[in-house]
Amino acid sequence: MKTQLIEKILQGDVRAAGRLMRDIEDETPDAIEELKSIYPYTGRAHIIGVTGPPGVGKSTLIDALITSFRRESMTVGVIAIDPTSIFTGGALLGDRVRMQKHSTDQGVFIRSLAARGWTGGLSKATTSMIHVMDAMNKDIILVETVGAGQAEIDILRIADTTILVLTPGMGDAIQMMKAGILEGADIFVINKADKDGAENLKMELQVMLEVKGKLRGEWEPGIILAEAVYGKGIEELVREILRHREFLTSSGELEKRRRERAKLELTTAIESSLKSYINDRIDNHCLEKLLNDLVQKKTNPYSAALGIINRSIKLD
Ligand SMILES: Nc1nc2c(ncn2[C@@H]2O[C@H](COP(=O)(O)OP(=O)(O)OP(=O)(O)O)[C@@H](O)[C@H]2O)c(=O)[nH]1
Ligand SMILES: [Mg+2]
Repeated sequence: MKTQLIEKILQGDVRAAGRLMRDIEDETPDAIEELKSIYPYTGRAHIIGVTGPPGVGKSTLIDALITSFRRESMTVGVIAIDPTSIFTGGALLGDRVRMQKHSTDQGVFIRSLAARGWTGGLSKATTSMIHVMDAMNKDIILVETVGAGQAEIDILRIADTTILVLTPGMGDAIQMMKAGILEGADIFVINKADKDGAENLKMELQVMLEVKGKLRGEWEPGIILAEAVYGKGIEELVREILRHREFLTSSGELEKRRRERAKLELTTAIESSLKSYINDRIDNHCLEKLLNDLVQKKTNPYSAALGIINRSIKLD
């Protein structure tokens, strides 16, 4: 059943979408019901992941991309995921200020998501946020993640097109990056090309991609030099994004990626449903006894867990 809130979200209402996003962040039971209702209206937007080490200019690049997409009359959603705010508390504000010139544009919707404390992992929360923006009928959804740790690998599974942003002088850093992101990225941007060493980095990347066979595969990732802060290289990047989108559709790769994503969402949903199902049925008395047995080594956590699961299922 479509509630009033869902109707409003489908019409692109910013306040309604904001409310659902808050419910998602707070992981309220309502959020699940509402996500169920909007699911049929998702799957239309092109999802672009923008990742890379801290400070390379991801937000500045996204800001410039918004301007370009809007010029083509495309509507844009932005989700800035911010693991660094745990330490600084200020990065979110920085992004907001940077993208503020779009804040009065009805065709642009920007939201930040703090990456801390998510029981279902980053991908679950991000995917839910993407669904909301998708249902709002945004043509393009840009997701900014700082390329550090697991989040940068997760983005590959969430996005249709992943852009890895680097800056000159990063040759050594590349050697240390997780192999997955270099292999998985669809487009490389060398931002801050106004600084020395951009061409060098481009050559290093080319060699690396050749070694990995990426330049002989079906999709050859472009390497684009950009100066986001001066708007340089942005048109080329937009063309490359659209070229990738065309490739995804014509090669059948889009279908494949979306199936993989559906699988990821399904397994995540199974895990969290099972977890709350079991938690709801755990008998405290029984739990105390099991804990005693564990401490006294009369049983082990693996057998005890299976016992709890079996007992919960038999109860129904
Ligand atoms: N010289 C130069 N500076 C740039 C360029 N693009 C962005 N910057 C500057 O780099 C700094 C960081 O830019 P951001 O867009 O915040 O970078 P970010 O990757 O989003 O940073 P985090 O979200 O903190 O990881 C800012 O001071 C920008 O003005 C560029 O092309 N050339
Ligand atoms: Mg940023």
